[in-house]
Amino acid sequence: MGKIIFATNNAHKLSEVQALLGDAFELVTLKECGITEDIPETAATLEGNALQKARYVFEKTGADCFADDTGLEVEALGGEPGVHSARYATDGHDFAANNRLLLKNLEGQSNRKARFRTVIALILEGKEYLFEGIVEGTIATRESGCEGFGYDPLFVPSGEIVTFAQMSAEAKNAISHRGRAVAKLVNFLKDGKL
Ligand code: ITT
Repeated sequence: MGKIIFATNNAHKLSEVQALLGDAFELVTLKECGITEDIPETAATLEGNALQKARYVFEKTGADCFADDTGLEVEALGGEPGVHSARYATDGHDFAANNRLLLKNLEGQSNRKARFRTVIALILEGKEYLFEGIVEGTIATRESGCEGFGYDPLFVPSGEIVTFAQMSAEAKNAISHRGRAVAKLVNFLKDGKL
């Protein structure tokens, strides 16, 4: 079984990705490699932030690692919150405040199209690779469900009538932005590269 560091401090993401990887790869957490500080995410794009996080861990450990950065891109808001998704309403990761602000900014708006986009940056034997996953959908007019995290209670994926927060973890993972990006990562890793 290959070992690989997942550079995240988000416990929800860790369990989603571990479930997606199955037992093909063993995820090593930041804590397990002694990285307890917040990793800077100061780039202007998801790609930049994912690479910044992966490079930070690679420079500290020299080990194979990957990081993801995800943004919710809302059409009527010109792609916002996008790269600012974690700190949309406040400086912290306040999911409830972010969701309230999103609903307020879309008040009276009939175009509710949005998409989640995940970029994974992998550093394998010192070489960098990027993988992208996208899920299209719409922003509901109120929150529903309590599964998942972040904007899940407001996001209705295309072809569904419920939000991500009303779906089981397996159902979300099967169609989600992160699920799709991780599937590409896994295919690449399983291709005899790790
Ligand atoms: P790390 O940087 O430590 O990995 P993070 O919480 O900062 O964790 P991201 O920058 O990738 O994660 O994500 C930005 C925000 O986007 C996150 O705080 C959530 O509000 C939202 N988000 C990410 N993935 C999501 C998902 O699958 N469902 C709902 N919201 C999500």
